[in-house]
Amino acid sequence: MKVVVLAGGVGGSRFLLGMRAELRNTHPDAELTAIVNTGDDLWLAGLRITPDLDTILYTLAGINDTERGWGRVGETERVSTELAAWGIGHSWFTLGDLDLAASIARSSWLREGVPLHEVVERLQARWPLGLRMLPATDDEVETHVRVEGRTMHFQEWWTRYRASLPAVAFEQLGVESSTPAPGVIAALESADVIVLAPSNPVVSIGTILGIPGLRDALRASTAPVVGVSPIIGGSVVRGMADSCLTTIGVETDAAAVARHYGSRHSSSSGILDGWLVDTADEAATEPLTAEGIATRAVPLWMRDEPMSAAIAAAALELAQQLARDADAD
Ligand code: FO1
Repeated sequence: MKVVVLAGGVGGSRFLLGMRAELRNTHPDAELTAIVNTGDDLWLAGLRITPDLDTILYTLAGINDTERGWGRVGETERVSTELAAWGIGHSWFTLGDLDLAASIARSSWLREGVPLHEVVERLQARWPLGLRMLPATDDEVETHVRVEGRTMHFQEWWTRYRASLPAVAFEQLGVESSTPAPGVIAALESADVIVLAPSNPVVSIGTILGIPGLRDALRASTAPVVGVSPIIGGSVVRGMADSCLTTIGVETDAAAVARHYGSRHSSSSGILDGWLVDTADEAATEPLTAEGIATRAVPLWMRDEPMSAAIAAAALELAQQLARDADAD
């Protein structure tokens, strides 16, 4: 069975831990591919930083810093401190020494002309992740945030200002001329199940969908597309998805996010066949199902790997039910 998961960083990596565990248990010969957001990426001190790819890499390799939620466990910051003495880097964006090593390796390969998807393959070769990671695109399509009077890189808005500055709009710089990374469309075309991880619907899943060709490939796929709500009981699970949703005029609500993604069958640009909401949002199952998004309520808190695996199992089960219904039609 081929499972493809669209994911951002923190929520995505937790969900992928669960999906990997579930597949190891129930479908040991399954192939798991993660299509990962690259909109958070930035150049810093001459190095290319790729936060979401790195968060997934470190988490699935078991070497992530679970306290901070990003970077490597057991980090030191000797190089960052020395760089700061020369005014290099940002005080609001700390790179640990081991994390820097990954960025130095990545940047040296990129400078040799190695495309990002190949860089990712080389970096992950050191650890048996149990999944293939693909950047959504090899092109540099950074998310920038327009706030009153000026535009800043997503990372500054997110880490320096904690998304506290009301964002007027999110822009994907250079997206028009970007293309999906090699392997991305093929993965979606040959998938048996496609899952949207409970990542930020705007700046993680939304930026993946913004890459030309991605949304169409999802809509054209023969695989059921099931999403997992990143909103529980009207509030975000973590991160600042609520401020992002407000910017695009979507309510911070499990049903509103499903409608934002849209039903594949009953809308011209929608991508969802199925949707998982938390039991707190049980009331959304009926109306969404009636609108063409088969919705189920299951516990969505990912406090540990078994809970994430249970959510992954529910997504796979819903997808298989949808595939059976489609065959029956
Ligand atoms: N997040 C912070 O809140 N503060 C930081 O100093 C910070 C540094 C950092 C360095 C490397 C990296 O890969 C991620 C880092 N992050 C930091 C997290 C990052 O902002 C988020 O992982 C994503 O970009 C948002 O999902």
